[in-house]
Amino acid sequence: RLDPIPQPPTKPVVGNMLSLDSAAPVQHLTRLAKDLGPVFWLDMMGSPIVVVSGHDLVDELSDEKRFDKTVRGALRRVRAVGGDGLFTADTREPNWSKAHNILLQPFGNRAMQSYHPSMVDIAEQLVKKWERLNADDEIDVVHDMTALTLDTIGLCGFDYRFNSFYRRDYHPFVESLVRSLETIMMTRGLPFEQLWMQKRRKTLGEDVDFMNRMVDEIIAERRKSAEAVDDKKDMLAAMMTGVDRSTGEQLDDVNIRYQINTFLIAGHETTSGLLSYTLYALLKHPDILKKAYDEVDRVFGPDVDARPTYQQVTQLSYVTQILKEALRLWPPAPAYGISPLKDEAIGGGKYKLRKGTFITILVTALHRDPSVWGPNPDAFDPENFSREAEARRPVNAWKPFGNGQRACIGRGFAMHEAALALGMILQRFRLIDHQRYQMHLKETLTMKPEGFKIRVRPRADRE
Ligand code: MNH
Repeated sequence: RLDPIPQPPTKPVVGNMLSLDSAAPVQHLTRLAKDLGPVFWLDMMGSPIVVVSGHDLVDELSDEKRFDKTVRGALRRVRAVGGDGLFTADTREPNWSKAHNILLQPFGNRAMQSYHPSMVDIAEQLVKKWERLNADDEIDVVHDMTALTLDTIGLCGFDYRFNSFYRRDYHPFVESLVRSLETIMMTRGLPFEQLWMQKRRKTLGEDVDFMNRMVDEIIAERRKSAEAVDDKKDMLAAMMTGVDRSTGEQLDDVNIRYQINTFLIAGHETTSGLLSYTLYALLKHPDILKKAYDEVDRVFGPDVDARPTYQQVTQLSYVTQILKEALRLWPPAPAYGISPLKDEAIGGGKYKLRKGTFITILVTALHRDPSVWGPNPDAFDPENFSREAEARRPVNAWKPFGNGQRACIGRGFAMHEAALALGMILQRFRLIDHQRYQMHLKETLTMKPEGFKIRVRPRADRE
């Protein structure tokens, strides 16, 4: 029907639905993109999904006058937790622009400086834990990075300590969140699914109630003491006092709750994935690791008791290149959805798309398009993000944070947090790949390296 856009072979009724690997859909789509090219489509039981990954087409589709984010499929179901928070709101919903305008300030550069001490607080907990390990103790990288990023957004976001480094398991909020996202990802709208998923759906309801109650209580607690709102400099304070300039309105408490749920969804899995992938890349590239050590030593200096300043973190330019390169090869948010605002023809008029057609931008494949990244796009090379290389590169080739006005509002936060944590790790530790880990991606709402363990030793060259 979408001829001449290529499509893999179909089965009656279900189309391409059941042939898509449901445990690893993104990796499957990425392989399909290699076979079928920069654009192809799938018939998901009557509704088409167009998958785009070639740079030329992504560049065209990044025009916000013609295409807008669309909240469909799994992301639509995330509204069970995120409601009309920024991530899961339609651009047209009044609360999207209202919250967008109000939240630009607490996610801006100035605000980052005020979160910096809290970020150091949590990163110190991580390195203290690692310092006290025995030589043969293993570190579950994704676990510890998730503890770091969750505790950081809790403290900077709403002055709450999840204290993940003081527990064996995750905080009950996270247990509920992870279980909810699992159920949401498993739901595919297949016949009879309602039946076998009854138990999970009930649990989903209970989990959502629990999370909402906890966050609502934090908000109510803050409302009780007016002065606390004024001296706190966290995101919650900004949401409670902020006024949308264009409407003169404020956010209501239910929407603030959805924003907080959203920060916890969007804010912890993604940044922890970034840090895990980066540690993996460093273990596999001793030459790059060496340059990173040199930079950290130069910028932070040898005194591990002196806490890094905000300014110092912004000077970690090579570490930032490494982080950006990790976001290229393993984008933690591997795809995002858009659709045409009216009937469209893309690719020089070759491919016709009806208004509202569901389009997935497959970032994993875009980020390895040889027309942009050269003949060896799978190689890890931070020089892809040297100032010269960035200036040479066409726009819309690197999209780990999505597009335009609907791009990630937390990217400055995430990059500062990640550079700080990586800097503090490298300042102290030698990294040991004792299991010679090979990348195995596990897909949830994001993608993470499963079973990735390392060991660390204090840096001998620093004694
Ligand atoms: Mn984040 C949107 C990736 C960290 C809060 N984020 C997006 C989008 C991508 C993304 C991609 C666009 C999704 C879409 O188009 O449907 N986010 C990331 C990555 C990291 C990240 C790769 C870390 C690395 N994000 C964070 C952090 C926070 C956050 C940290 C908050 C504390 N992200 C958001 C919010 C949105 C978003 C909120 C929705 C913005 C909007 O649509 O207005």
